[in-house]
Amino acid sequence: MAENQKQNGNSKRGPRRRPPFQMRINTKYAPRKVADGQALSCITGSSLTDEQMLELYRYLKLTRLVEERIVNLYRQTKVVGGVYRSLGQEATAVGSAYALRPDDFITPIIRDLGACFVKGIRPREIFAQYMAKAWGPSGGKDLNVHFGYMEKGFIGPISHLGDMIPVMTGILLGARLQKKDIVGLAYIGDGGASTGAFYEGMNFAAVQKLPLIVIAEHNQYAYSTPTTMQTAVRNLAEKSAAFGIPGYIVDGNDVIACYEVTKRAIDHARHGHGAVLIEAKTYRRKGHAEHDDQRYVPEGEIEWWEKHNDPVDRFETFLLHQKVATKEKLDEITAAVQREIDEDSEWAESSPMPEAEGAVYGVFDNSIVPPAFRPEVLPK
Ligand SMILES: Cc1ncc(C[n+]2csc(CCOP(=O)(O)OP(=O)(O)O)c2C)c(N)n1
Ligand SMILES: [Mg+2]
Repeated sequence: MAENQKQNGNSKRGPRRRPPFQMRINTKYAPRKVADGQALSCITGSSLTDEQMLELYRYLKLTRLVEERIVNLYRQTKVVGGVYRSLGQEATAVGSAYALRPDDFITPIIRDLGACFVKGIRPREIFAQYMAKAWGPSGGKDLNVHFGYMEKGFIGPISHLGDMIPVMTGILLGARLQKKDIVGLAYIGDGGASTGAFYEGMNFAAVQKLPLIVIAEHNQYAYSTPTTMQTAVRNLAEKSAAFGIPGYIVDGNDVIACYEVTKRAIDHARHGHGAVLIEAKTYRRKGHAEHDDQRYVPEGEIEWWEKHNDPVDRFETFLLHQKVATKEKLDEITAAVQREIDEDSEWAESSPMPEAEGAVYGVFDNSIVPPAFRPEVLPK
């Protein structure tokens, strides 16, 4: 009997169980608590140079101030479509995209304007896109946030929920077949991380060991639904266990931590070790879009984040305390950003609306599929 028990792996204390699955989630860059009366800063010991840090600062300010200008244009009814802000979570997009190589790919979602700037989009192109002008990236043909720029390595979102994860997975599979060593960075919201497409895409990327890095922006709401009402996990990084890939938790309002964790993930992915899921803990200070009055948000919550955990304030505190820059230098950068925005929004406002004929171009390959309106609007 005793022998039998031994053979079956049983002991006197009952059957020996396999140890529970150990989830390995790296929390090295996890959010820190706000200490009484002490302003939050950013992590120290970064590999970034002072010059690069000031560039990051410029991107943060550019994102915030371009969005403010877009709201301004929206209130003047010059914007076609909705306006979706990344207020309070700019550091996630900027810090993560900054770790990429120019030939790497991204798929941004509505809170990732900062990543588009890092990839080389200019404010004038964004203003033109929001006003549906001919000189915007989609030539006025698609909704303001649904635009791409293949030459600059970014894929326009077809949906803001999970669908871009399998799309990026496919791109990376294609790149592997072409023997390119690029990585793909896909952004997803907490709501989007509960969709079927997210799971299918992640699973396929994981099993194929594709160099996919997914940044799950845990900004605590999906439209009006708090995260706790649409997923049972406390940390979105825990979902990495479903795919057998590493998961990281990062302070999404610390631009340096976002850069460092993404850089690590990129090294891992580019060296053939496969996909990585990074959860960025952050907070959406504006509604889903400008039309959303946020009446579902508990009183005082937004104000708390604004006062204690603003990514731009935190980075300013860091730059000043670490003596990377003086207040005058930061003001100089902000003034230059403001000048660029004034110039670019003027350029976009005075640019033309698209010609009606343009609607039939850039949709299908017109050399193969003749435009439906050819006889009427196009020269024969
Ligand atoms: C299939 C589908 N359903 C609904 C929408 C509308 N929609 C766009 S974003 C969004 C909420 C997304 O929330 P989350 O993923 O948390 O991202 P966040 O907006 O917070 O960045 C919804 C419902 C959509 N784009 N596609
Ligand atoms: Mg969300």
